[in-house]
Amino acid sequence: MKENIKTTFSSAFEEDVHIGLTTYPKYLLSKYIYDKKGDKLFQDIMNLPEYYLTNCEFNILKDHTSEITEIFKSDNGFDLIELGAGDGKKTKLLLKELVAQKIHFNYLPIDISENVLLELEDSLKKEIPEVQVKIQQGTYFKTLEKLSDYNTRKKVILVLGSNIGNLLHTDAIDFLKHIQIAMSDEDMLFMGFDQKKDPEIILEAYNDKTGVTAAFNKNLLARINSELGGNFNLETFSHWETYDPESGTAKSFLVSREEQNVSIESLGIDIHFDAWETIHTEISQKYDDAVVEWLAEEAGLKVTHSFVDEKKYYKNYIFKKQ
Ligand code: AVJ
Repeated sequence: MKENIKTTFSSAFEEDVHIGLTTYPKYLLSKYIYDKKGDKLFQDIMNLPEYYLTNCEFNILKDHTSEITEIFKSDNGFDLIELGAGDGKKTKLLLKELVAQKIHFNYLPIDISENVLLELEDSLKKEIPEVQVKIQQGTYFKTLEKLSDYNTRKKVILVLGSNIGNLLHTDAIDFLKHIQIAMSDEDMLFMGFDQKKDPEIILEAYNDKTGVTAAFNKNLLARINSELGGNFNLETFSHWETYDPESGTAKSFLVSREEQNVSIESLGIDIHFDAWETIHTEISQKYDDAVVEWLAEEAGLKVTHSFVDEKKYYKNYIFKKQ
């Protein structure tokens, strides 16, 4: 047992890195990938030919725009609240249609990244100036608490990109439950879930030939280096992806190619790695209807509609309160 275990930290990042790298097996939380460089790398991932998720969801929204906006609209207008808005490329399909149909709504994009939100606001001003937009920076869980403040008229909550896939089922249920509690009977949740499919296609989506996903994964180490004074040598770690077709879980790892010590100045510790020791960094869960219905049921929600792309790679579901 270690003595002098550090108990005060100057940020959640510091504390979570300390916990994750001093436990066995080691892990880091994927939410910390997204600093400015991580945001940029994720944009690059969305443009990869292997990363089918973005195009599939784009196609679903493009092919069913009027059907979806018809379901969303309400006589006295509604609030469209998007969690993890990103660049809004997919959402803009819906926004344009809502504007064209002269449907009354406010758009409230929420994202963890202030940069991303400011860019989104700017692009909306140029492309669809009619949209009433109010950006909000924050983590999912903090903003979930604020959701129930929007209770004077119908609200539609959007969670695109299969972002829920980063959560273990128990956490996903918890997340859905928080949303459900903030919902009224007429409110809707519109959410993307990447589907189980040929394991080869899933593996390739997280193991692209050009190494963008590897750089994205290793950004966790780069961030520890720049923010916490770490001395990780990124070249001594390999990106490794696995997919279990039974559970539908894709898992990302960083594997130390050699025995080494890495020091992290602001934590005042040296981390030992055995050769081939792993750091688990991310899960990207894949779903089918039965699992989505089970998650919904557990969270007090029910599926009312679903939309699928041509290849049946991806689905968007609409949920209401049970
Ligand atoms: C943003 C969580 C949906 O898991 O597919 C992409 C993140 N990780 N490539 C995903 C990611 C590696 C992405 N999500």
